[in-house]
Amino acid sequence: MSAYQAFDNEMAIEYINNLGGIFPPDAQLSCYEFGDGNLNLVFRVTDQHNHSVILKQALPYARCVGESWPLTLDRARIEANALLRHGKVCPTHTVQVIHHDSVQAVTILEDLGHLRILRGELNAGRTFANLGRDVARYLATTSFYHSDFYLSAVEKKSLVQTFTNPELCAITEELFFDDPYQDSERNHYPDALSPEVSKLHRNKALKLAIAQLKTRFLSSPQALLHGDAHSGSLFVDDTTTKLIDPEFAFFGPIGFDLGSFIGNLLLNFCAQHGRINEPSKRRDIHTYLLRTIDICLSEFEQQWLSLCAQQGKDSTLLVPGYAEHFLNDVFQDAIGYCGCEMIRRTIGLAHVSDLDEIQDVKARLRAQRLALEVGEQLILHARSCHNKDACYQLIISVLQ
Ligand code: SR1
Ligand code: MG
Repeated sequence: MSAYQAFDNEMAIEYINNLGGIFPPDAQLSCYEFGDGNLNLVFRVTDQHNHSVILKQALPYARCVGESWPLTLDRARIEANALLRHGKVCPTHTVQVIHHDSVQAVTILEDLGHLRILRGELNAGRTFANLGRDVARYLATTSFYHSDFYLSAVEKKSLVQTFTNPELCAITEELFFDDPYQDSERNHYPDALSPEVSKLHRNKALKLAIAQLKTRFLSSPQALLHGDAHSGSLFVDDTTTKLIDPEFAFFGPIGFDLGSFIGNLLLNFCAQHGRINEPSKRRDIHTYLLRTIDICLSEFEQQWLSLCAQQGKDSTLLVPGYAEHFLNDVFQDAIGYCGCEMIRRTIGLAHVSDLDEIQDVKARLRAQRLALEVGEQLILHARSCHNKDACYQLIISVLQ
């Protein structure tokens, strides 16, 4: 197979058989496609002993929209290379790459089928004690080792080139920063939310804050980000946390991933008002989500500062107090991006099941309104937070 072809089940098996080395020579393989994400084909290939791998293939268009939205296959190269680099510094929390082929835009990955996707678990009210700590460790480690604090200036600039990801970044630029704050055919929300959406569109202070956040996204190559760290990109169980799907990876502002993750926890917080009727159960999951955010912020700070102290290489960046100053900007950015994620997942193109699958229409609307209000307040007040604790206090205050 020399030119790119989108696979079906048989082709996925043939590809793995021709490749060799993935399964024993006598393996009898079966396969099914189960991708339900926005962009790719995802096959599970299993042998007669129930050993399996995942074969992920990029399509030359966005799956959730169709062939009318062409999309570069190069995202498969970016994703595989980001996984390899993140996996090198944080293997515990990064899905393992077994093979990559940029021509077929195929990556073979370890099968994480024994774990569950975080979003569905949170929607069902299940909790994971290590989640905040683990995600913070992944984000702090992968960002630190791909920042100017650790890399030489030459290596960093070469990596920025390797991970230049214009088409996928353009998706974020448009869906995350542009569409929700203007009329766009890609936005969708119930008519009953129109007054709230119009209010967002008229809010000049909000638009100014969005412009600042977008500028940092466009022109702050601080570290190699995951780029799409939402609850659907996380596999979990009681002891394990793994990040998948960094096809939006690029060198950007470190607070972006932290904000996306926290934004998804807060979207779930809002959604639980419409999901769990029993007050004490709802309080439990709310308490869990806030505690997870608190742990995540604290652990991120601790990890980052200790990596700077032990592994930091650039003498000017290690001037006493500078790492703390830098981190404070990261936290402010994170709060802003968190607010953006909440708004765009409520009224933009790509929604979250946390909100959309609330059965009761009125309860769903209330949860959506809360998500918009919380997102807006976080964006407006992010720059007033002068340390990590103030960020957490802001989150608490806007939820009340
Ligand atoms: C057209 S892609 C829509 C969204 O799905 C991805 O997971 C990203 O979050 C993107 O914004
Ligand atoms: Mg994805």
